[in-house]
Amino acid sequence: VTVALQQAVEVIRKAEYAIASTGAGMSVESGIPDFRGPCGIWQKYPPEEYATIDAYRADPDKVWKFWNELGNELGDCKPNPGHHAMAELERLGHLKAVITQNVDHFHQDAGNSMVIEYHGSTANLRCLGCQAIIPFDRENAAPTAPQCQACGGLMKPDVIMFGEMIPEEALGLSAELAERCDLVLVVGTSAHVFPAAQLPTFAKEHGATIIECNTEPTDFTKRITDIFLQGRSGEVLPELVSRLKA
Ligand code: CNA
Repeated sequence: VTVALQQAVEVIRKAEYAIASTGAGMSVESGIPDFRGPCGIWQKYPPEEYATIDAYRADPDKVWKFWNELGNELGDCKPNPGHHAMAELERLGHLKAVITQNVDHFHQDAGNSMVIEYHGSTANLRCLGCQAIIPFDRENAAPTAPQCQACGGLMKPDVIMFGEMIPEEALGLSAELAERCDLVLVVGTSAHVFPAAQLPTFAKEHGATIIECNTEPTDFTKRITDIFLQGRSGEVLPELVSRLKA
């Protein structure tokens, strides 16, 4: 890892337009379980029952309760040293944007200014009728799925469930960034969820170098990764930043 870290430092120094693509692994050290790991949320709450738009429409109150509880758990957690290192990379001028699959808002909380939330955010609610997006007032959250004040439609957490489209703006902007960048820092994602998993491959096809940080090898590692930093993002990223500053 030490050699790989030093290589990564050199590549980051030379890069002119670096972006990051992050997933649930980034927030595991904040106390939020990932979805597919051994203690992942899906082990307990099968996605077909709790994370598809059809499941939400079929039994909104049941699925609302799950997301509400997840949201409350998120509310007790905060960004970890990995998120702070990511913000530091931006401040140092080494990172232009973060494209995240996470819905926890931690990259923004840590100080990154350009964050694309590919899968939406638990910070907002969206109306399935008129598509209005409003901030979610967690303190006063209803125990059952709320209705839109404007049109009476069913509201849902503004996270992208299976069966829903990725927001067009996030899709377009991410594709643009992936095409333009010369380096992608891929952190804590299993490379299983599409279309998010296509971004690093797309960037690679357009000439970008791929640095990957994960506790385990993924589908990316052999296929597109140039430098693999095996370890926890909350340890590896701060180490990377301190070497960059040295
Ligand atoms: P995933 O499929 O759960 O994969 C997580 C990846 O992170 C795995 O490859 C792990 O090996 C790796 N990992 C675990 N711990 C660490 C660590 N400390 N450091 C580095 N890597 C680690 O998650 P993806 O993001 O790939 O899947 C996409 C889903 C999960 C998205 O829709 C997310 O919205 C969703 N999700 C988000 C959160 C969150 O917002 N914090 C939490 C759980 C799931």
